[in-house]
Amino acid sequence: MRSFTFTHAITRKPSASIVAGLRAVDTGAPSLGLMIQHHADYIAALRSTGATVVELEALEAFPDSVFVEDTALCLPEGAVVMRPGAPSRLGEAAVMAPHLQALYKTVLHIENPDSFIEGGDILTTETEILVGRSARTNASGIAELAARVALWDHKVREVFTPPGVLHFKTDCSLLDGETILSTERLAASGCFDGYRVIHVAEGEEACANTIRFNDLVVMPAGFPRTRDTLDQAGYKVVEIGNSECAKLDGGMSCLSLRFSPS
Ligand code: CIR
Repeated sequence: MRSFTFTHAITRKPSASIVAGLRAVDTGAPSLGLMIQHHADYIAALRSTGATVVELEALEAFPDSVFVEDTALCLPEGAVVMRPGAPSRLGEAAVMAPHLQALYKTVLHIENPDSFIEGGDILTTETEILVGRSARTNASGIAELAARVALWDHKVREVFTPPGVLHFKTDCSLLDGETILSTERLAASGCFDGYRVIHVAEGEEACANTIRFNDLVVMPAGFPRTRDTLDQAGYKVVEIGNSECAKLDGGMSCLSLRFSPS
């Protein structure tokens, strides 16, 4: 239960500089106004579960800073501040550190200048921490994370983010203690053997990035077949507009750090 029950989340308001955010393919400028509305709906959904949700001020200097997930890994015992692999995002991690220090007794850091790792590549399940090697996360970053979390007896398993996919969690999400929502292309790699896997519907790959947050599965709006599958499987689904973050390759997980400090 520790992998999907949370007392806290940290979010950051989108900034006007979001129009300069990173994206694999340019599908047009995101609307800041609409993104702010979607962001407010997202925060309301998290708060509806009883969690405390911190809303940090927008950071104009960092266009992608609304995607706070990439700056840290939050575990019950402590947090580990990342070293994002995107040069324009590296500075976001240091800005997040004091906010984690305010809520946690122990905050560790990825320090080696050769290490790169982003939170979007990390899926924490009930039994292990899967980390996808990607264009943003390298072997040194994964090894350094494994050494840090070994202090708290957490085990890291290195896996691979599919080529051309931004982050490991772009293609998967934790639904409960034993169930993963995944695209077919990621699950085909065998990385979820031993878990129960629910596949997103064909053509709805863009909704694989959802979050289980307490009793809710928070998913992007506009993917009716996958939503129906999750409804029928007994999950309490809430849909949030994601049209603007999607233009920047962002989904539900990237908008928050979720944790229960012990
Ligand atoms: C980036 O390319 O870094 C941002 N535009 C999107 C980050 C999404 N983060 C995430 O899924 N954890």
